[in-house]
Amino acid sequence: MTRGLFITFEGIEGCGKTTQIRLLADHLRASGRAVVLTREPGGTPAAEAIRAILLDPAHDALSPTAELLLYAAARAQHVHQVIRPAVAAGAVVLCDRFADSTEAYQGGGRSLPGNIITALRDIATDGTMPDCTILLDLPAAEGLARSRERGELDRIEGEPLAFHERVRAAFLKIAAREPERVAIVDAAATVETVASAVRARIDAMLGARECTA
Ligand code: Z5A
Repeated sequence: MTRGLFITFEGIEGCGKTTQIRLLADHLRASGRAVVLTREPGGTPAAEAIRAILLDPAHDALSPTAELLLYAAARAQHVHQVIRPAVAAGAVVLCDRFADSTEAYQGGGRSLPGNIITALRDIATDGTMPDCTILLDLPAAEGLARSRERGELDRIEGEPLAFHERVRAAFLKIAAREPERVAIVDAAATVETVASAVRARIDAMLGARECTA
C-alpha cells in the first residue's frame, strides 16, 4: 500500500487554521482521497482530556515545564493511535497544529530551552514529522481581534500581545529554516484567496508525488 501524507497547519491563534483545514479536506475528499482530519492538542480520547486541562483558564498556575510535558504526552498518544496508522494506511492526514506549535509557543512564547523542546519532540513524535506544513501568517493583533470577536479567550489566548508576537516570530523562524517543508501563506487575505493558495501548494505536492510513483 502507498504511504499517505502528513500535512499540518500552523500559525498564531485566529489565523484561520480551522476554516482552511476544513476547506482543504472537502477539496481532497471531492477528488476521491481518504482524509483524516485531526488536531493538537487532542485527536484521541486521552489527548482530548489533556487538551481540556491545557486550555482551561482555571489552570493558570500550570508551570511552563508542566505545560510542555502535557503537550508532549498528548502528541505521543496522537502519533501512536491516529497519525502513524492513518498515514501507513494511505490516508492524507490533515492536522491542526503539531510540533512546530510547541517550538513557537513553549519555545518562542514561554522561552523554554530549545534543546529540551527538540529532545521532547523527538520522543513524542518518534520520527513522525509532517511532509508539508502550511503556516498561515497573520499579525498577532489581527489574530487576537478575530478570536475576541468570537467570545471568551482560553488560557493561552489570554496571554498578552507581546507573547503572541514572539510566537509569530518563532513560526517565521521555523519557516526560514525549513523552506522545503513549510509554506508561508498570507492569512490576512480573504478566506477564498487563502484557500486557493493552500490548494495550489497541496495539489502541486500530490501531483509531483504521483508523477514519481
Ligand atoms: N498550543 C501550544 O501552546 N503548544 C502546542 O504544542 C500546541 C498547541 C499543539 C490550541 O488552541 C492552543 O494550544 C493554542 C496553541 C496552544 N492556543 N493559542 N493561542 P485551539 O486549537 O483552541 O486554538 P487555535 O489553534 O489558536 O485556533 P483558533 O483560535 O480556533 O483559530 P484558528 O483555527 O486558527 O482560526 P479559525 O477558527 O478558522 O478562525 C478564527 C476566526 O477568524 C473565525 O471567526 C473565522 O470565521 C475568522 N476567519 C477565518 N479566516 C478568516 C479570513 N481569511 N478573514 C477574516 N476572518 C477570518
